[in-house]
Amino acid sequence: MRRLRSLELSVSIKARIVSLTLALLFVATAPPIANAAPQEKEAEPVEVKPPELSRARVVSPEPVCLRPSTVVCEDFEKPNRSSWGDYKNAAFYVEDDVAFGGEQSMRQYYDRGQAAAGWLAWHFGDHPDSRVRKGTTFDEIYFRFYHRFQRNWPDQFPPKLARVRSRYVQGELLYAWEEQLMVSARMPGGTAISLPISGLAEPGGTNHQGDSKLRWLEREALNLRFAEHPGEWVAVEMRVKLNTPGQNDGRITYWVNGNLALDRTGVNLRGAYTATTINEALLEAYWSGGAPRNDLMRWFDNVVIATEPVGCAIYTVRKNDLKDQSAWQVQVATARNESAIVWDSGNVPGVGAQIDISAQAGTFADGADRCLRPSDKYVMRARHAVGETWSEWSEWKAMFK
Ligand SMILES: [Ca+2]
Repeated sequence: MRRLRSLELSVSIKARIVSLTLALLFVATAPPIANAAPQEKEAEPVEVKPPELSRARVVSPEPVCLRPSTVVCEDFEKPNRSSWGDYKNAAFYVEDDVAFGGEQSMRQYYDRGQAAAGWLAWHFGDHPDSRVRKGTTFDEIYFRFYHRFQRNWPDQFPPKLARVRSRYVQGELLYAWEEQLMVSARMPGGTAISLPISGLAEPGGTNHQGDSKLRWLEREALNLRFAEHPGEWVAVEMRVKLNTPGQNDGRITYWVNGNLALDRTGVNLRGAYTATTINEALLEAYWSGGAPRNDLMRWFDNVVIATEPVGCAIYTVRKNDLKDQSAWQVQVATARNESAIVWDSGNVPGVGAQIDISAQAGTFADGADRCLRPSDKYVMRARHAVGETWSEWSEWKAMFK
């Protein structure tokens, strides 16, 4: 019986082997039907069309708004104005005709001869009317905003732009606020801004209203070159650092479009005064002497008040999705010279289709302006890949409308 079973087993195994061999032979010799087409297609070179890029848009809300060091972040897109301390709306409104980020900004409208105009102040820290971080003291503040004059602006400028102040209550009258110190950015005309900087401790003359309490530091010229940028948004950042009480170690620094414009060290801004610290930042639009004609407009947008440097707003660009994408790359160049690459993402692996034009997401060329701004000065292009096969670069395209 055992021999018989062994024989049966042997026959069974041999039959299976024959059957398997025949099956393999059939597969090997059978005419390819279902799998033929894809195998032949894969052998062809893959054609990858160049990407299509969107226009650049400001990342909103700005990433800096989420940092703990940011005290106020205002893009004028939200109805919540709880952080606004003092607002004079004399033709100074939130409008939706022109915006740096989002859809809305603050617009000042001037008629011929108009001097009085609007202002908007944020009250924080130890301000008598503090709206943000009430009671906190701020010895150093960074105040960054974007500003734009309309395209056909005349060769005259309203002198007022922005201030950083320390205010306190005089006596028991809440609204009799006094200035302990004031750092101001102004445009006396043409292309320059000078700095009337005042502080109680600094010996000097009286202020422009004859007030001998506020003594003026020496003015300092600062060329913001606004006259060269009508119709462009310009990033202005002010840093005010109070001196250690009794020492001359305060500091005032201005940046324009991310480039250092003024750095004044060794400043005595408050003497030994410590009752209040920096507690107000103000956008202002007063036009001493009056506007030269009707229908003049200026705008402010993307305001950030912080205890650390704010820097430039970041732009993002998108491209169309690509099936089976393995990598992609974006470059920004100057429009007048496309070989002058300003920023390069490098090879970005994966299936992404959106990227920030930032130092974190790519590399700025040495000496390149890191504050890209809406103008016709920049162009961009992109390419993407499937496997190892890259598309051609897209045509150079303007970044902004
Ligand atoms: Ca806005």
